[in-house]
Amino acid sequence: AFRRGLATAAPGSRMPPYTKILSGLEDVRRILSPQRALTLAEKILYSHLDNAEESLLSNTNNGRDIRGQANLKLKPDRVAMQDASAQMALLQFMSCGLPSTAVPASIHCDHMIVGERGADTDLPASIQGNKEVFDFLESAAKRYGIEFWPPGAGIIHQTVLENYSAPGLMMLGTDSHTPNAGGLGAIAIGVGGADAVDALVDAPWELKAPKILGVRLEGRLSGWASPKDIILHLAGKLTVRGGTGFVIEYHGPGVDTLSCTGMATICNMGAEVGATTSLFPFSPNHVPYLEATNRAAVAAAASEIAAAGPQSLLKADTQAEYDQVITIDLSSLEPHINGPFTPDLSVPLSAFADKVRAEKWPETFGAGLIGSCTNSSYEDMTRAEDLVKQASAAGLKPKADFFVTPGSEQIRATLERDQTLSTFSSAGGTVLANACGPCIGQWKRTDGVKKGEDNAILTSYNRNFPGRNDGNRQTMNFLAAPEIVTAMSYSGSTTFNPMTDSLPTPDGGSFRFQPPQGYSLPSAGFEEGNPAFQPSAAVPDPTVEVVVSPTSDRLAILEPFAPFPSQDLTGLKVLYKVKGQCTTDTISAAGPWLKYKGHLPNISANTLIGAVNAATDETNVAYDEAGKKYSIPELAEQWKSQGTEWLVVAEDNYGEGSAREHAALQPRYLGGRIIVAKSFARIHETNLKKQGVVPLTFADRADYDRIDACDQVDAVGLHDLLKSGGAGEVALKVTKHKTGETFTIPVKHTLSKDQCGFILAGSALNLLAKGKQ
Ligand code: MIC
Ligand code: SF4
Repeated sequence: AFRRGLATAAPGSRMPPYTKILSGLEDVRRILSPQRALTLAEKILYSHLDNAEESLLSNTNNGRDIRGQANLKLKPDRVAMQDASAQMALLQFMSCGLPSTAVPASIHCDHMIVGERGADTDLPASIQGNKEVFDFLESAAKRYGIEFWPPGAGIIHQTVLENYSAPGLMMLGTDSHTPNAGGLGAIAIGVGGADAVDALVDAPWELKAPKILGVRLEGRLSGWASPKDIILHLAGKLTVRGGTGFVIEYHGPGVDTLSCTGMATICNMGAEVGATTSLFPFSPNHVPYLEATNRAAVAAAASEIAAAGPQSLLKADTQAEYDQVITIDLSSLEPHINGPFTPDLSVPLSAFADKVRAEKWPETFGAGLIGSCTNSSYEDMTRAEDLVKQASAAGLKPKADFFVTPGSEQIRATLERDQTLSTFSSAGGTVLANACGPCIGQWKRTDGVKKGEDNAILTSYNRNFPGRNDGNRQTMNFLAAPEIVTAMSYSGSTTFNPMTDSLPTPDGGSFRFQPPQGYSLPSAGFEEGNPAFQPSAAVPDPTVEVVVSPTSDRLAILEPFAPFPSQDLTGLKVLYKVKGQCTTDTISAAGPWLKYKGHLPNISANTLIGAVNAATDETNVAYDEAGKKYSIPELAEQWKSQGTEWLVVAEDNYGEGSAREHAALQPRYLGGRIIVAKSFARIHETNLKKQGVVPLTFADRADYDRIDACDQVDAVGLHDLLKSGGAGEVALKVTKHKTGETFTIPVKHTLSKDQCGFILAGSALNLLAKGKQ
């Protein structure tokens, strides 16, 4: 009966197309036999299949082994893109020659905005400095009917939560923290631009059916513990690789004790364990959040669907089985601090001071930064405000510099009205623009810390790779909840435990914080804020011209890559053998390089500059056969100009971190054909395939030790494998450049039939563009 009320979404509507999704679920139930129990993630994903029968029944032992086996061909409901990644996504979309996007889409200008002196000066300066790029994005948005959120409107994930995410929705986002929307019950997956283009042109988007990791929450958080601590703790348990190939599905009695934005924080940082995405079932706490963000109709529709109980689209079936289950008792969970340099080094707050001393980490820290897409909810900010008020009443000021990044104009304006921001500013805090700012290296530090100097900062962000925030690889970024960052900023000491330690007050007394109190939603509702930050309409206008100047150094039309040769790749050389962690920041650094995101030749000059040389331990130092020293991009350029194609050898979780496809496009542009690693991060592995680079893993991990920079490599069996759609074996024949010795090492691949097609065509875009002409 509820079907009648549930409209199919019109373009630009914020209502998910529930009629279509529910009928998709009915098909799935019919195909898999109605008795088959499904998890929540399976229900939402499978009900978005393009051809459910084919995806669920081929290669799956007749539907019995779907997870980890089936190639799901999915039709997402919506796409979101941020300014840095949208440039490449749109350049690729434009080469398909369509008049509008096939699904509703949005662009959010957030990454290109600097955090320095505060929003009032930083925002106009950033708009000025990036004018060409913002104009390009805005004109493309208007032409193709994409909602355009201008600079200042907010960070993509916060804006998506406030406007688009909804229980049961499936969306793609060109940013790894897209799963933030899972806090509101959506399946939201971070992808590279080429994947987003699939959805934008109505081609099915392929995903290997993920396994499901169930995280059961019991009890209730209390005192200082916050939702951030759930994911900080879980990251410690799972490590940065532990979620690879999994969706993390939260369930259990603890779920209903969390606020909607708290759940979003948890899903956001699931990206740090490599999970495909994370999500929560429909919760009564979704309703007030949807209502407060002007989506009462979505709240009513979702409530009606969920009322059908565990059988419904928005919950897991009672008998659903998880591939693995982790239980977390919220009642005994204490705050955690993770870092430095990797988000999975997790230490409970009570043990942190000892750890700092044992590891000889800096005992003081220069800056505390709260907010960002991970932690800028009303609840986060009012809990931090409570601590600031307590300290101010005792006459204290923060010892460390204190920065606040609101996630959106809506949250900023509401916090301004409720005087939360003025509480921060009177305490000496700086309120930065509603944008990524310091989280992505758009931070000009003014506290005198020099490049190369060991120092610490504390942030409520999600990611802390070396060099990320201020370009200094020695800056140790410790991740914590905003409450912990705020309270610790008053001591400026990494060994201070705000739960148990006291601070001296100016009048000679002693002060101890009380556990923070906040509000999950503003009692007077949200403010809309500056009307100039509202999005453009989602109506395509073919008269709008999208201009890319041929002389621009910021934007360049993409030249198609050459197709795969008609025989195997031979005579490749190892450009670089990477030691240890190799994130997308290592492969394509952000910060000052963000300005070249739309210009492949220019941004390629940063390729792999953070990578450590396995032979010499030097960073960004490569040698040719004659022993001549180069930077990595210089050697790649040199080889490109000589027509020598190359490969990279690497260790585990290669390409961990962001969704930026530049980390795949740049090597491809410079002549990289193969990456052979011990293992890959999911988004990056797909990005490589889409751009025509072949990701291979060592069948025997020890073979990493046998292959070195400048060795010559021939692929054996790769061409046949690509031709046959993924069947057969591949190996690499290695000729040592020093001794001439040769040997063959077996390697593995995860190429699907379609992905073989991309590589043969030179890139996925080449294939797509052919199909659309
Ligand atoms: C990040 O947090 O690392 C980024 C910057 O948001 C990236 C996106 C990008 O590199 O364009 C991400 O997470 O995908
Ligand atoms: Fe922006 Fe940082 Fe969030 Fe990435 S993690 S979207 S850079 S705020």
